[in-house]
Amino acid sequence: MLKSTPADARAMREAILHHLTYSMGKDAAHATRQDWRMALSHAVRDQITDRWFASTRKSYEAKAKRVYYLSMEFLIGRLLEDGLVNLRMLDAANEALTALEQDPAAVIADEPDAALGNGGLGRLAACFLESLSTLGVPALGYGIRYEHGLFEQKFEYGRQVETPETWLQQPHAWEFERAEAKYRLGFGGSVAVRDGRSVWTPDEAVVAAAYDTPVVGWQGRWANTLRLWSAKPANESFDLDSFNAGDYIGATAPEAQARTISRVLYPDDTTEAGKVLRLKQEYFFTAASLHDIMRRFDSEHDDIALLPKKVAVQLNDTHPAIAGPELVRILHDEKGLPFDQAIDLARGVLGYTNHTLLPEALERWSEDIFHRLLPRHLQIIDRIDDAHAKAHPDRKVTIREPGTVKMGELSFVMAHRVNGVSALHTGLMKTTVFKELDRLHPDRIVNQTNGVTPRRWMLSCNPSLAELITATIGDGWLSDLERLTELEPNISDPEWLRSFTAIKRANKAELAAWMAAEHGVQVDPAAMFDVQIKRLHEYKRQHLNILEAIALWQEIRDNPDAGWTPRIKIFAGKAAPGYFFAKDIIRLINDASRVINDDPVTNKYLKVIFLPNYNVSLAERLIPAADLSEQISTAGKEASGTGNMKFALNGALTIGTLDGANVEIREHVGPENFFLFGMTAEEVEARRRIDGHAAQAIATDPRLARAIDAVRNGTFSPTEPGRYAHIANNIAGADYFLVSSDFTDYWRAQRAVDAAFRDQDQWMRMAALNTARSGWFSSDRTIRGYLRDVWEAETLV
Ligand code: 26V
Repeated sequence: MLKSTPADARAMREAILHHLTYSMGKDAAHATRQDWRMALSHAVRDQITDRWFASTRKSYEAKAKRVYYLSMEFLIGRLLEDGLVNLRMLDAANEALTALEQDPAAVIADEPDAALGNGGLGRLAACFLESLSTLGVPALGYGIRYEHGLFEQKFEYGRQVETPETWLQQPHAWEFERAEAKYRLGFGGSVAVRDGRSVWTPDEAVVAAAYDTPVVGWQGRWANTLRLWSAKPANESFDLDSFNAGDYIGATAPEAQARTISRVLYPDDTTEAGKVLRLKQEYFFTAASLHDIMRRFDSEHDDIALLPKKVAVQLNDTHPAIAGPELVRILHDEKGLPFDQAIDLARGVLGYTNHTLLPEALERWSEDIFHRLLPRHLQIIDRIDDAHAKAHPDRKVTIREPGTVKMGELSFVMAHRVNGVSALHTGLMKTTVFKELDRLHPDRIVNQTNGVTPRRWMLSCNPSLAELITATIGDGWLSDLERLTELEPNISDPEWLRSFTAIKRANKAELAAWMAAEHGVQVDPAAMFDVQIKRLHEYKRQHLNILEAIALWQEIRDNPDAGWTPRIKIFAGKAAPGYFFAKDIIRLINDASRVINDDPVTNKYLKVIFLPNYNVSLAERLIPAADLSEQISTAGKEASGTGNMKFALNGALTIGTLDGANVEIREHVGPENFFLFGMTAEEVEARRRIDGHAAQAIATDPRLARAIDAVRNGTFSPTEPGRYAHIANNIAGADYFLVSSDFTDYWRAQRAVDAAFRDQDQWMRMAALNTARSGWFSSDRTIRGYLRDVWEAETLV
């Protein structure tokens, strides 16, 4: 399918050599790996750029409605392989590089991950951009060009240590600086009324400068733009007087101050300074994006009433929630529209996606900070709240509360559609956080279950499986993933299943070789690869997983000859730097892994490995090699999950709770091909009301009691026996996330997994059924849903 002709490879080789000479200024004899990587990237970029111009021209000519995706995070990872795969030039590039005596894999791996996101929300935004381009939707992503993405994680004696990430310190091939797209933005100052109009005079200014990255869709039929804003000083702020007086550092202070805004992803917001900076970032990228959007609209249309027909702005969580008041400010204060009309037009444009119900993650800003940074917006928010009260006199919900601004309520009131990201999550939104707003606006909440792009999460990361699929059913599945169901009849063909099995086995062998080379751990590829990779959080329950591993280790020691199913438990994920409990869970897993892996009685059957620095590239390595996908959050807490979809698509079986999109995955792949355990969201609520629920669970399960004891008594930290007592006490005490209450059923399900894995033929049939039935989880399907239910926009290819 991806076979290139000799002519393709020749043209590619010439393009690489051309860029090596004229873009990098090197000859082949002296080029470094980085030079080759840049030369190849430029060659690919040339191809993308032509298609990008064509797409932009088409959008203008059609005067089409544009979709704008506003997101604080875009977790795009590496772009070179993505470009090569979508342009179907990977084979040509491999051949060309080999002919040039370069190792293609090493050249591709030289690119640093663009880690402009924390986790699921940012990765979803990246998948959406790719699907928007694949479907030919005129769209732009808007975000922040952080100088430092998500921190890098190292382990020192098992403890997480964070170091700054520096992706922009290496040459970056993909972006174009847009000197003409610059906006001056204000903060602070005062509001005066002149001639009946409110005029905001900020006392601080910063410039937002645009950098564009093209995002090419499948087969290069369309390309959209990811526009990221970088903060620059508003004035020529180099202070010559200070410099001449010898104060070299003071001379650059104003510039440093301005640039702080786009310096780092998610600055620590536990301090007052951190909070102000975070709100500045939110306003900075939202206002710059809206100005850009309005400038484009004004250049194409002269009737402002057309705004909702031509512009759809999607708010990725509440981070860009200030878009509501800012758009009202532009329409009312600057363009002179009546306030009510400004609200209506803004609402017609805006959609809001909620990504979490966790109370601590729902943004609220103190009135004080808001007033200091955005005094006019605070007034507008009050008027929005008043208008909403007038329209709904019986309402029991407000945007403002004494001293605070609630961004979720603001987003809800200012959006014409509000969506959750899985069926369960959307249902819970209606009965919990947005219950009252849903009563007032019963048609506003809709569901759009998340999805993932099959180009990156199958074709690119699992090329052998992709090839088998294409050889079996043709390549239509890459743009219509539900056609994977056509694989089903083949699963009963022993020869086909052998091929499927061999591919999984080869992926596992490749991962094992990499883990040995990079991390010095030896694992048997015949063992079950049991994988939990995601941010560390108590609700995701990595501690449930390690507790089960500890109980299993104890049981194997008691009875080494009971025919255990060999298992490699693989973890990866980062904890927020200030989330000490999560960091201690990492340390516990690392400590436990040392003891368990060194135990000669048990290490034939059980090993535990925590891989450092989880990122998109590591996910691409692990997912194709997984047998078992751990999706074990406390029911009601994980809004959707998207890793769960990637695993199922790549032929891993899930052990999981009825949470987020697990519910829909189970329905699609069939309950017999999914290992379900645990309480439902409703049962979780009821269980929490039982006094001593954890103690009860422990009293009825000696295995659980013994595992918790080992954590408490220092079995894994002999030099400091009390190191994990607080974790043991948490699980045995308040246990808000119900680790103890779900343990017994988790253990049962894991033993069912063991038994199933021993029948390799049957296991592989189940795995193949997961692949064949996961087509619905394509982000193409998700984007079609948004186009239909939220954006009312069309595709142009
Ligand atoms: C944020 C925070 C910040 C403060 C402390 C605790 C906390 C916990 C969670 C979050 C999550 C922020 C939003 C987010 O990333 N949600 C994720 O969105 C994914 C895409 O929709 C979805 O698959 C994940 O289930 C959801 O957690």
